[in-house]
Amino acid sequence: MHPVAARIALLCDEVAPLLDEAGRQSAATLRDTVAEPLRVAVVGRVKAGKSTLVNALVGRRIAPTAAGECTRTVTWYRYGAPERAELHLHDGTRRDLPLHDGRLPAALGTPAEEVARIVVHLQAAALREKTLIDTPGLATLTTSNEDATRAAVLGAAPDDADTASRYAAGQADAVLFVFREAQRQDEVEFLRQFRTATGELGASAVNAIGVLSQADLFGDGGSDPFAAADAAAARLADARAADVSAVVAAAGLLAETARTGLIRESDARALAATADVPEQRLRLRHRLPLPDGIDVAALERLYTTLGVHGVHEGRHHCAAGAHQLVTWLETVSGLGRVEDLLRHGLLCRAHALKAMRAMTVLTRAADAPQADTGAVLALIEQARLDPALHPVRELRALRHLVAEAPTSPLRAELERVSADSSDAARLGLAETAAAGDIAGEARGRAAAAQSEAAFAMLPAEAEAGRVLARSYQLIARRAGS
Ligand SMILES: Nc1nc2c(ncn2[C@@H]2O[C@H](COP(=O)(O)OP(=O)(O)O)[C@@H](O)[C@H]2O)c(=O)[nH]1
Ligand SMILES: [Mg+2]
Repeated sequence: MHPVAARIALLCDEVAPLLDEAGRQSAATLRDTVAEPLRVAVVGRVKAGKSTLVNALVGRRIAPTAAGECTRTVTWYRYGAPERAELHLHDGTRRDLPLHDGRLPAALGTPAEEVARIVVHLQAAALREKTLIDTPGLATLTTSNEDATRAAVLGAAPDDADTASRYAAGQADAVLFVFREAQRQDEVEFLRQFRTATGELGASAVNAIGVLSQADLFGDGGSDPFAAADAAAARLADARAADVSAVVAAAGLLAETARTGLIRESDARALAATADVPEQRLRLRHRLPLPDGIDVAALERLYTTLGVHGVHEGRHHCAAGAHQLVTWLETVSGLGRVEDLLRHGLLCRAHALKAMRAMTVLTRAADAPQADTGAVLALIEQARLDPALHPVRELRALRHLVAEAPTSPLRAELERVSADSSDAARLGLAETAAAGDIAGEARGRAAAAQSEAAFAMLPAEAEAGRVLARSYQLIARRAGS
């Protein structure tokens, strides 16, 4: 077990006897799940493109994207065999949910209000290091959707006032926020609630990333929609710097089509046959028949799986066959950038993010009337100071820094040091660096960070300097000096 996870498991064991019954259950659950992959909740408004993006990331067309019952239920996609889907009911029981052609069915066969969540186990490589939680969405016509989403991420429904929300075990360690267009007030409000409810996880900038979806629909039709979407994503990232660490634009639909084997050679041929047809003529195809030799049925299917821009632009990238078209779709969709952001923005700090959530849940449980509050908080404080949990301190320092001094030069340094990488990489040294060189470099940096802390103008910078100094001291110690 990773040292961070092991220390959290120990903390759970230490505090459990001092909590009340609900708190003990929370601690036991945390202990059992501490070594699991990072849980990333995909949130955003209904029809933002969340389920499409999940399908693209997983590489399967499993999540329904039409408006069936499943789109209104929180669904977990986790790594597991045999591949199967289960309904987890509120009463604690489970029921198998048969897949149809590898997809979730439109109907659950159980009253929706009895279902807590759907859990899908897949042997998809993308799920080895993260569990994706697809949520129904916010600001919908029915408040039950919204409650389900909040409960999945925040751990408790809004009206679920006392006991449950006290242990509000936000189920997610991190959030992938899907913006469809410029941010709406409800999305901003949700990010704020997420921060409040997850306490320690506070600064969304360390646990949340953003995707501006449906990038192929941007622009005015004439110019390149992806360039327009990139510009909009950059503006959004600026405006929401405190809520998400970065925003990238992506076209989930194009990525889903490219990644799920939907494109056949016959599709590429059908598309290539339209290469010389004027775009206007294609747009009017329902009124004016297209020239001979064009497979109209195949073309209509392509409009559904590629979108209008995907068809109109893609027909110039398929002369060499399906492989060329898929490569083009993969590239323009921007999914690779979403994956990079997941990796560098969240997964590289998975252990610390999971530990932060665990400590938040335990801190809340300490508040219960029957818990020995003082003793529990003392044990949590002791864990906080343990070198094994230093990554959590790094994350907290980073959170404060991003909130108070986002342009501080210490930010990049803290980001690099807090990533799950080798000590050599943390110092910017070659992987082959000798232990003596690592120790020497680390000692020098510790001294520099200490003086940064001493001369810092802002409290967040002083904290960052102190934490960095400690990080470098620990590296020097590991290198054996
Ligand atoms: N053109 C285009 N349509 C998309 C894209 N992503 C999703 N859609 C469509 O938007 C609708 C809603 O998508 P869905 O993933 O179900 O949204 P959710 O409610 O957020 O899960 C579906 O009809 C999708 O086909 C995209 O990147 N481009
Ligand atoms: Mg959906």
